[in-house]
Order: sequence, then C-alpha cells, then structure tokens
Amino acid sequence: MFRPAEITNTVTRAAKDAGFELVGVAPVENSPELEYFPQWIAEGRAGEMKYLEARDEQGRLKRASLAYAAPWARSVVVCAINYNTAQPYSTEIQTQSEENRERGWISRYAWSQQDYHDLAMQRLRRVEAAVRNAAASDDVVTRCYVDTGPIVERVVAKYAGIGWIGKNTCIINQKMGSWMFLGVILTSLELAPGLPAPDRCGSCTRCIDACPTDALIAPHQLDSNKCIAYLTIEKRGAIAEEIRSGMGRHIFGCDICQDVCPWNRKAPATNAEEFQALPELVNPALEWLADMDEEEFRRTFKSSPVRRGKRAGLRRNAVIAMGNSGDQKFLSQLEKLVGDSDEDVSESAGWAIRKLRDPN
Ligand code: B12
Ligand code: SF4
Ligand code: SF4
Repeated sequence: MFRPAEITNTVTRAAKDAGFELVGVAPVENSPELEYFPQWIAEGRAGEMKYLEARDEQGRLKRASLAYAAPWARSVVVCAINYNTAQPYSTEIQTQSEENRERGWISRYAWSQQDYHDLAMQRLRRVEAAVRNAAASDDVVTRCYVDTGPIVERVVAKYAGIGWIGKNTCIINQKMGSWMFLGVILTSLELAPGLPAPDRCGSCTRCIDACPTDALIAPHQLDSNKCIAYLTIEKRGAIAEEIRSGMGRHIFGCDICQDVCPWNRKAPATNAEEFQALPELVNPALEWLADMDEEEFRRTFKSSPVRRGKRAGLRRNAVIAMGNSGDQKFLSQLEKLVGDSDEDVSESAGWAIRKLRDPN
C-alpha cells in the first residue's frame, strides 16, 4: 500500500542524513508567482540567458509551468544547503580601508574549491535513492536538478516551505537566512506537501535601496541586464559603458542585496569542509586577476563555479574594477592591458584609464 506521509518522513530523514539543512515537499500546481515568468521573458529581463526561454513542442515556455516541463511529475522534493562561512560581508570588507581599493569581490557562493552543483548533486542523489527505495516500485520516475532543470526553483522552494521569496528575489528562511543552494527532485509520487512559509519582508526595502545598479526594478522583480551577478558571470563580450561604474569592484557575482538583508545578520555559518573559503578568493587582488594566464586560471579555479565566467570574462571584470577603484597605481598595468589581444580586456582597459584620470 502507498503511504505518502510515511514516505515523506523517510525522504526528510534521508535529506538530513545527506547534509541538507532544510527539506520540504511542494505540490505540482500553478502558482501566482509563475504567472509572472512569461512577462519577465517578454520584457527581455533574462538578458542573453536564452536557455531560460526553452519551449515545449506547443511553443509554451517550459519554465512557466511544471505541467509543460514534466507532465508526469506529481510532487517536488526541495532540499536546501547552507553555504555561508564566517567571513565578513562585502558591504563590510569592501569599504573597510584604503588598502582594500586594490581588491575585488568574488561572491560568497564561489569561494570554495568545488562547484556547488556537484556538491549538492552528490547529496541529492542519496535522497533520490531513498525516494525510490521507499516507494519500492520500478515505475516511479524521478529527476534531480541543481540549477539546470526547466524549473523556477525558488517558486517550488516557497511552496515546499523552505522560505519566502524576498523582495531581492532570493529564498529566505527565518533561521538560516538566504545563503543557501537549492536542489530539487521531481517525482511521479504523490507525497505529502508542506505549507508555504509566510512572507517576512514587511515594509523593509533595504535590498532595493542598496542595489548599486537598480537591478531590482520593483519588489520581487529583477532585471538581469542590470544585475552585477549577470554582468560578471553570464554576460559575454563588452559590458555597456553606462553600467560599469555601478559594478564597483565586483568581479564574479554580487552579494549586496543579501548582505544588507536583516535576515542574514545572524545567518549561521556551515561547518562543512567542502564549503570553506579558499583565503585567496576572499577579496582577491585585482592585479593578480587581470594578469592571470590560462594555466593559472585553470589551476586556481579547477572545479570552482568561477570557471563559468571564463578567464576572458574574469580579466574584463578585473579591469573594470580597477577603473572603479580610484587607485592610480593601476594606470601602468592598464596601459599595458590596452594592447591585450582580448578585445574586451583591451577596450575595458581604455575605459578604466579614462575613469581613473577623470572619475566624474
Ligand atoms: C537565471 C538565474 C540567475 C540570474 C537571474 C536571477 C533571477 N532573479 O532570476 C542571475 C545571473 C542574475 C542570478 C543571480 C544570482 N543567483 Co541565480 N539562478 C538563476 C536560475 C538558473 C534561474 C532563475 C529564474 O528562473 N529566474 C526567472 C525569474 C522570473 O525568477 P525570479 O527572479 O526567481 O522570480 C520569481 C519570483 O520573484 C516571483 N515573484 C514572487 N513574488 C512576486 C510578486 C510579484 C508582484 C511579482 C511580479 C513576482 C513575484 O516571480 C518569479 C517567478 O515567475 C536559478 C536556478 C533555477 N533553475 O531556478 C538560480 C538561483 C535562483 N540562483 C541562485 C543564486 C545563489 C544566485 C546569486 C546569489 C549568485 C550570486 N551571488 O551572484 C545571485 C542572486 C541575485 C538575485 N537577487 O537574484 C540560487 C538562489 C538561492 C536562494 N536562496 O534563493 C538559485 C536557486 C540556484 C540554486 N540552485 O541554488 N541567477
Ligand atoms: S545581486 Fe547585486 S546587482 Fe544583482 S540585484 Fe542584488 S544587489 Fe543588485
Ligand atoms: S532586505 Fe528587506 S526587503 Fe529585501 S529581502 Fe531582506 S527583508 Fe526583504
């Protein structure tokens, strides 16, 4: 006999054993949040991330409904893992001292040696095995995703009770804050769903006020074209000049709208060895990154998420950050970089020199 509540309990235990701090089950049904997705795409808010526009055979946006992406699915198991470490926030470190002007910012999630996709996926596979074992049937269908599936993971996370969707668009848990990765398992099993977590943003607007590029165009609405995380990680080629000053010294990702969130003030740090930060990646020297050759890039970021931005992107970002640093010592290095064989590095170096000479 099929026992949804019992199987759900087994799955919850398996997720905790696998190292996930939070786990919940979402039902498969359309939600008001997903109605916004087609509009977001139509307004061009996804920038050049074309994979978000994937459509099914009838031309419907797959991510707009689980019924399009996985018609066989009946429940979604959502797991969350804490990646926060004890290091200070970018909003503290980056403004601390004059000496810091020569350093850039890599996002908190990318400080460890290993890519979070792999770390979370290994754990998710253990939970998937528990789902299949508990169901004791060969007919059960399951699919695991960390990031890459045709699903808006934050929406299912909300309905699984992992947290609420903050005005900064991140999932926030009352106890854990928002420094977490999500992993999802779609299953054909009808499990016992949880309840959505209540919204605790209230009248706060700190994230919207702090975003240096105005990427949070309204509560819960992000324009990727303006988001530093998108510009530094996903955007290939030249970055529009008018947005470069707002990027500050960010060279991979951005944490500001989470750093300022009151729910992250007491966010617990993880003890998991795999998530501990490599010291050289926390607030790294811009000079080092801008001059990095292919061999050193490969060695330093061997299994790290930073590989996604490619060496060319990382150097382009470091050069823009030099322009924003106000530190004249970079002028001589930038003058050399104007002759760089990479067009984006060379053009950005020209911009950075002009910016250092005439900051206004
Ligand atoms: C594309 C993408 C990005 C893009 C776009 C971000 C975005 N906000 O959409 C970029 C490159 C900018 C990005 C940045 C980051 N990302 Co990202 N990203 C994704 C990815 C692959 C898809 C997201 C997506 O579908 N976006 C579409 C838009 C429409 O969805 P949304 O902004 O989440 O909006 C929903 C709600 O806000 C909602 N909504 C809720 N209430 C309301 C109310 C109203 C009135 C309205 C109109 C809408 C609305 O509507 C939307 C759904 O239709 C997911 C993984 C996945 N498969 O889901 C990871 C994911 C969202 N990213 C993640 C992370 C960690 C980050 C960064 C923190 C990394 C960094 N430090 O640089 C930043 C955070 C920036 C931010 N504030 O969002 C985590 C989030 C974990 C968490 N705690 O929430 C995810 C889930 C990856 C993972 N598996 O862990 N990311
Ligand atoms: S990640 Fe940075 S740029 Fe993007 S919305 Fe948040 S504060 Fe703005
Ligand atoms: S900073 Fe304030 S408004 Fe923004 S997500 Fe956090 S609690 Fe919500």
